[in-house]
Amino acid sequence: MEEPDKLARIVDARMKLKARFEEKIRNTPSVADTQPQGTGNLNRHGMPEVPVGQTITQKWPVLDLGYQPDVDLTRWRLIIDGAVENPVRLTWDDFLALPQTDDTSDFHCVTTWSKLNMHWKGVRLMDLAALVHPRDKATHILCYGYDTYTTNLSLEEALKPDVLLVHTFEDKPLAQEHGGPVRMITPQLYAWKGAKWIKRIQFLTADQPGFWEERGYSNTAYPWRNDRYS
Ligand SMILES: Nc1nc2c(c(=O)[nH]1)N[C@H]1C(S)=C(S)[C@@H](COP(=O)(O)O)O[C@H]1N2
Ligand SMILES: [Mo]
Repeated sequence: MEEPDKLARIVDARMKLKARFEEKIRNTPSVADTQPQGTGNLNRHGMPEVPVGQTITQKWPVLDLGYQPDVDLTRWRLIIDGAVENPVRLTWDDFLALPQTDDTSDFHCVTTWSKLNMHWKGVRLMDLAALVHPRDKATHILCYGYDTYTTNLSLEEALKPDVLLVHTFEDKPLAQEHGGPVRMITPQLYAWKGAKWIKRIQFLTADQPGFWEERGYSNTAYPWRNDRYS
């Protein structure tokens, strides 16, 4: 039987990734910061729920590069390549057949709005990494949108359990204007680190800035220290 084998391989790959990145994750700002700056109640990670300089909004503003690609599900593909042993090109059905995760998390935009307690469903970046087997030299990812947007992340940030490629928001398909059919979310970092209309995740052996990082946004993008621009 192939299925149990496949599952065993994914579990094994996950355990290895976890072991490899556990300490680095413990040292990321959103885990290691003993004096996070912000106001409000403590959130689910023990952080003040409103990071410094942010204001809560109930609405959900739309930010893009002036173009919202319309990606039909029959044509949709997700390429995961670069410094990996098993590059993949997933169809929509392939993507939905992967382990699905429900999560509630917050969204902090660098333009100073935050939206709290958003309910998502999608696939963990960690589970996608387990599928492709990053090479030992892999340290970062570069994510590409169908609109030509790019953004980079270190693997210790990308492998956190709330980093998801989401297709569902509040039990409905993610709206096109917000990056549907699938976008990434990075709840512990400013939201520009999550590519809307995601089409490719490239594993890298050295950091490489994305669209906003090349234009003066912070590479690290940590909300609880006002880490907005470099
Ligand atoms: N593909 C793509 N992803 C993107 C962007 C973009 O312009 N293109 N903008 C980023 C920025 S700056 C933010 S704050 C969030 C905004 O997501 P929203 O429009 O759903 O609020 O998406 C991020 N991801
Ligand atoms: Mo943003």
